[in-house]
Amino acid sequence: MNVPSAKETTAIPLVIFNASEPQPRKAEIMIEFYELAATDDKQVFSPYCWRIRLALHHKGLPFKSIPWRMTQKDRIAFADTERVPVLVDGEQKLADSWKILEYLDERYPTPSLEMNRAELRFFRHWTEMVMFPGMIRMIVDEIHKTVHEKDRDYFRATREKTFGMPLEEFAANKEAKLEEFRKSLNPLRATLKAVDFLGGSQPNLADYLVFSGLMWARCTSPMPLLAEEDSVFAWRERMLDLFDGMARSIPCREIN
Ligand SMILES: N[C@@H](CCC(=O)N[C@@H](CS)C(=O)NCC(=O)O)C(=O)O
Repeated sequence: MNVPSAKETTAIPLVIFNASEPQPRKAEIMIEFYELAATDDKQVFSPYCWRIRLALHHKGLPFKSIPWRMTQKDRIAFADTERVPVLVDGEQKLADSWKILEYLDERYPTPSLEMNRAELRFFRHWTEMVMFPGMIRMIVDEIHKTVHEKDRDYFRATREKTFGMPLEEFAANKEAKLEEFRKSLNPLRATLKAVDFLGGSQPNLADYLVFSGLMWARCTSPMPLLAEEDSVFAWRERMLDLFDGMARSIPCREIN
């Protein structure tokens, strides 16, 4: 997992396709989606990839999941990137989760992700700049145990270089950090006491962005991040139930 940076990604280059073309019929679509997986191909755990997985389900788009590991840079070099998510849709080869979301919403407008809504940018940046950093300092040692064994040395070396200390040291004092993390969710908690989803009566991209972060922890760490009586926990249950329990069916390490 990369360390979220406070710098917004630069302007999004226009994706080249003819927007006036009609939305293709679902049977004609064959999207290939490269996502980060643990040893078990089905244990997909990247929060950036989860955004895309949820958006594809939101739009009811069929896709082929291609499990990828961090040390397989050559397999995604065709998309001019070293990171996932990568999405291939016919001639289109796309990297970067936000660009992929924008592409999907332009190419397959119905149902919309409403990418033009400014507050979604807030949720993107809040997850990347507040939520992910609050989580990684509790779970990075467990992520190390979760990644495919051929990724373990790479993961340790790159993350220890970033954090400037051993993973176990970076992830120490989990209990104190957990309390702080739970407090950081207060605005989310207060909101979810009043509504079923951040999108209102139905989930929208704001829900997917936040939930993707929680799936990262759920899939990689045994530590329960949320207390069962928490309104955020109840919302997460509703999210786990979406799309016929798609997220619930993903192998996870969380013990509840
Ligand atoms: N800004 C990128 C971040 C993608 C990213 O950091 N992906 C991680 C997985 S969560 C990755 O591929 N890491 C590979 C590595 O660290 O070498 C996006 O939004 O797609």
